[in-house]
Amino acid sequence: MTHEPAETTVVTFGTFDVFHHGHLKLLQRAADLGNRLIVGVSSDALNISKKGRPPVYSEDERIEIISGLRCVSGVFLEESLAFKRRYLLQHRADVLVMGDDWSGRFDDMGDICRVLYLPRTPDVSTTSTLERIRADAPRRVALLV
Ligand code: C2G
Repeated sequence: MTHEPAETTVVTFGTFDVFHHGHLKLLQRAADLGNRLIVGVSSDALNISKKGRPPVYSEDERIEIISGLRCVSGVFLEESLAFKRRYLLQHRADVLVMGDDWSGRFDDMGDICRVLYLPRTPDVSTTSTLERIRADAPRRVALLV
């Protein structure tokens, strides 16, 4: 009797606004844990409710960016944190991966898949990137004229 090798589906979630190398490394490490990586991209409305402001890039733009990555097999829109279980079942997740800023938050999904929290890449975030752009704006504007 022959056995097909088991396929492992990894699912992760995030906003991925102003995409940076911390996001990329998280996605690459998540993809390395299985055969296919499916990414739930947070909707604009979810972001406004979570962070009180809209993302810089719209959900359509962020979905386009994440879909274009070699390590990503599929993308869907994450409309609520409360639907996590539904999304994991829908996409047949074997593993849920989150950055460790979410440590412990989704342990209750452990009855349907493995739950892993990967260490965040230090010293980079969407906020720090926006702050860098703002701090450097006068010099950059001067270079344009
Ligand atoms: N990340 C990372 N290193 C960084 C910054 C981010 O590993 N320096 C990871 C985060 O831990 C997260 C992913 O990249 O796993 C996406 O980060 P965000 O866009 O900040 O995600 P967030 O807004 O926390 O949305 O269902 C949960 C949410 O959708 C997660």
